[in-house]
Amino acid sequence: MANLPSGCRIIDFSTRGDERGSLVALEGGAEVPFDIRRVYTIFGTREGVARGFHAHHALNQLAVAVAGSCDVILDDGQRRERVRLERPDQGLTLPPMIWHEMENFSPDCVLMVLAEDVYDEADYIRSYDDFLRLAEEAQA
Ligand code: T46
Repeated sequence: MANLPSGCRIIDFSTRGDERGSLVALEGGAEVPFDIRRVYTIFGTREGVARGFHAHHALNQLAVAVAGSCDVILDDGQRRERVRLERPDQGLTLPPMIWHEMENFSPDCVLMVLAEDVYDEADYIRSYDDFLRLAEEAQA
């Protein structure tokens, strides 16, 4: 796995399997490193579509491809890394101040995102120039 930008990491979840199949349980404060206040899913993404193109000021999130696959590009203002999500037993943390883009969605991709807080448009940084300026200020 590539050396991910600061604060981003892949978490491997335990799978409880038996002769019936597999089960993954995600609890806030345990497998998920924050309390969960919101869950949303991205699915039915059209071919060639890319999403995201923002960072969050304060929000912590965890993304899991519960079906299919997609790529997530992570950018901390200095480095960009691409991560492929393709396993329901693996999550990618999306901490604050990481510019992220999602692309290469398979037609069957269901990307589930667990979020630490409710939806708040004011927490989004949707201009890459603003993001770079804020990231630079935070590192100064
Ligand atoms: C993120 C990446 C991984 C809501 O009303 N409530 C919600 O909880 C969310 C997530 C979105 N929305 C509305 C806002 C927009 O009108 O749904 C519409 C699509 O959202 P957006 O264009 O922000 O979707 P993405 O895929 O670019 O980004 C989403 C999340 O918004 C974002 O927080 O980190 O997935």
